[in-house]
Amino acid sequence: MRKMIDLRSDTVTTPTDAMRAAMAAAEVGDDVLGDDPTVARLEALAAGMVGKEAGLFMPSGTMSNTVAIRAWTQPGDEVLMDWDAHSTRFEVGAPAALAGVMVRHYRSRAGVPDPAEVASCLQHENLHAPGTTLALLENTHNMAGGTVVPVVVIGSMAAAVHEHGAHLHMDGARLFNAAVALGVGAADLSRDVDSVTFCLSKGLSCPVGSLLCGPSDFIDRARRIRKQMGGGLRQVGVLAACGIPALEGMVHRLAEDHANARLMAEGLCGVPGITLDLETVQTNMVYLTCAAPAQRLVDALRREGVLCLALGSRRVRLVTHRCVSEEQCRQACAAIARIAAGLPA
Ligand code: TLP
Repeated sequence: MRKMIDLRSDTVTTPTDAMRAAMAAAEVGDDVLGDDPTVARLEALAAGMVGKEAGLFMPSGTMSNTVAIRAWTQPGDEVLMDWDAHSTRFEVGAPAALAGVMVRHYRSRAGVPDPAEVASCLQHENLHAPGTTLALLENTHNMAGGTVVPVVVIGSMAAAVHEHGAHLHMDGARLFNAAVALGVGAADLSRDVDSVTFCLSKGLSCPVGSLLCGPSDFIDRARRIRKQMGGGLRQVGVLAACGIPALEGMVHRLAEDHANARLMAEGLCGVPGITLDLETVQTNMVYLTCAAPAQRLVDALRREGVLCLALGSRRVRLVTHRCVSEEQCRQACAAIARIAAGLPA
């Protein structure tokens, strides 16, 4: 059977041998009773890497963001987030449905928020208005192309939010991609935010898991909310075990994924039937704008053994990761160029 080149997402990565060995050997206990030493190790490692007091193992990035929103707000509060953020677009309305907050949007440019615009949106509660108690920031920004938000912008945004008396949460599902692309530590990117979530299940190749990190009292509240949402997990050290080799050994190799994305983007620049903005190719994603309907390109590529996602009527996303080689990226690129050029608009 032909092996498909799967560029749909870095979530398709499968665990390494080291991860499977760690899972098999994991020392476990009942984590709801606070007894799982592997979970405790992972949470401490994660918190240390992002420079926060405490960490909490989460089943997913979506649950992590939702729990963070609930832990920082009261129902009826206003939460600011980017109009094209993952929490806006792809979390099934969880902020409204599960945290009961009003969501208001700011617009970033290529995924980078304008702190002045964010500041102008912040409002205090009064008889009429909900008060803004939380703002969100996404780094890397998925729908903007996997773009990175620099440390200085995060600092300015945090200053505005804090001056207002609100908190800042960073959805860093791909935080380590941002750190590698910028050549800074994850802790530098997290320094000025109050809480941060990052995923193990994407470019770091774990089968499951995200971490939520922040101050200890916030993590205590988050742990109760996670339990209330049904996320109290028992001998979950078998899953948390993968996160340790992931954080210790998989971060540096993300640069390879970034180089492969760049290679594809450069190869596809100027190809008839598609346009792309090279400036936004900063990490492991390439977004193409197609002359033809995006789904038509996606369907034709599937027949050629290349999988990718339509994320918009004319937008196709390619994501590089550990399970696609440079050679496969070159093959995918050739197939995309050939097919895109032949598709009727
Ligand atoms: N994103 C997925 C899809 O839902 C689009 C992907 O394939 O990119 N924040 C960001 C920025 C994300 O990109 C994602 C996943 C999440 C949060 C949610 O993580 P999970 O899937 O673990 O709930």
